[in-house]
Amino acid sequence: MGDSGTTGTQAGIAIHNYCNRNVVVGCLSALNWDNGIEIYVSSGVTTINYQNIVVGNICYKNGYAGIMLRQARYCIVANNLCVSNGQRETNPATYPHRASGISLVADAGYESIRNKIIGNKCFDDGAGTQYAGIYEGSNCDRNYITDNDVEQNTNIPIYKTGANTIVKRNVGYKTENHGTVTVTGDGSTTEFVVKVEHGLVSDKIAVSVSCTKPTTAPPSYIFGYVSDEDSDGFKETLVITVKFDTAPADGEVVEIYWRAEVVE
Ligand SMILES: [Ca+2]
Repeated sequence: MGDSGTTGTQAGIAIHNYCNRNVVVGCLSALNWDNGIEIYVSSGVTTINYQNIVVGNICYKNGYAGIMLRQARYCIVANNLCVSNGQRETNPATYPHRASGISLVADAGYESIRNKIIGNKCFDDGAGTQYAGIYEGSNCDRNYITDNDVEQNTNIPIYKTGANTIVKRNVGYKTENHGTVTVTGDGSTTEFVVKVEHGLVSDKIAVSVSCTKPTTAPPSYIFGYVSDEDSDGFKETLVITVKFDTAPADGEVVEIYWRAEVVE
């Protein structure tokens, strides 16, 4: 599928009302007036498009979204490149779904649910015309948005709506992080506190921590909590406390390992 030009009025590839089990693979859909690729149900049409697959396509500089799913279920959108779409949308704050790399939209009663959005790369290579790299609108839920790369999407990396939608392991939208920090004994200090920025998109996180055992004694406790150290309302800092019954020796280094994950 080639370039259909900027003077038309249509999408590059359109799978419309009552269309199920179609496959769109390996296409270039660029510079179209409307969406690059759409699995779409027209306004007021009471149906859902099921089980369509969109894999390995390039959607580049289209007028509206790179890939749009409207009233779609059990669809797979994987390993696509969506670059600098939303070229024609002048009001992306009002119509974010028309200006995003990949958009999920729906009407009440015809939700876009249980779709898999996996392994795509959505970004801007210029003026930042894409509103969100991946956008999930109202009446969408239970979608699976994982392992995408939205790091270079200038505005919003991922916009999630559904309470049950899973968003994990996306580059540029961190929902998991981990790291190593150290404390050094002085022969008398038994309790150490270290701070590290968790780097996650939310401050509602669960933390697990462990450490190496010094020669003197294992720790009596180790725990972490989040704190708003710069008073901007977001708890950006993970504070780790480790306590030993017997002080580590002078110069002894204890490694502390932490892992954090967003819980909502
Ligand atoms: Ca803060």
